[in-house]
Amino acid sequence: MHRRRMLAMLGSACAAGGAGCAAVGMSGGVDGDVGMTATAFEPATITVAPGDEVVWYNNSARAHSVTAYAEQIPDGADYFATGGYDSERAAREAWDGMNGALTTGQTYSRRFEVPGRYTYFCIPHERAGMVGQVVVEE
Ligand SMILES: [Cu+2]
Repeated sequence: MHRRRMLAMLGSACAAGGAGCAAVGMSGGVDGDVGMTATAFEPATITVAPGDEVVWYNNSARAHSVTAYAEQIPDGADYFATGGYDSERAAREAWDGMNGALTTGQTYSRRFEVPGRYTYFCIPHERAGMVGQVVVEE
C-alpha cells in the first residue's frame, strides 16, 4: 500500500494528462496497479472506488498505449488515453506517428470519478486482444 501511495503522488503532478505525463521508474523498478505483458494488461479488470487513481505501468519490453473506447465509458465520464488525447479517433491517428506510446518503464495514471465500466485497449496490440477494464463502484 505504501508503494502505491508514493506512485499516486507522482501521478498527481500530471493529473491533467498529456504527452509528458509519465514517470520513469525509481530504483527497484516500476510498479502500479495495472501492468503490461507483451500483449495483455495485468490484471485485465481492476475494480476501484469513485475518486481512486489507477496507475498503469509498462513493465514489458514493448511500447503500449492505454486508450479508452469512446463508446464504452460511462455517460458523463471524461475520455482518457495515454498522450492526453480527448477522443479515440485522435488517439488512433496520433499513434501513426508513434505518439501516445507508453514505453518501457513509464507509468500513466488517471483518477476515476464517475461510477461504471470503462473499457480500454492498446492501439498496437488491439488485434491481439490487449483490452482491459476499469470498474468503478461504491
Ligand atoms: Cu500493447
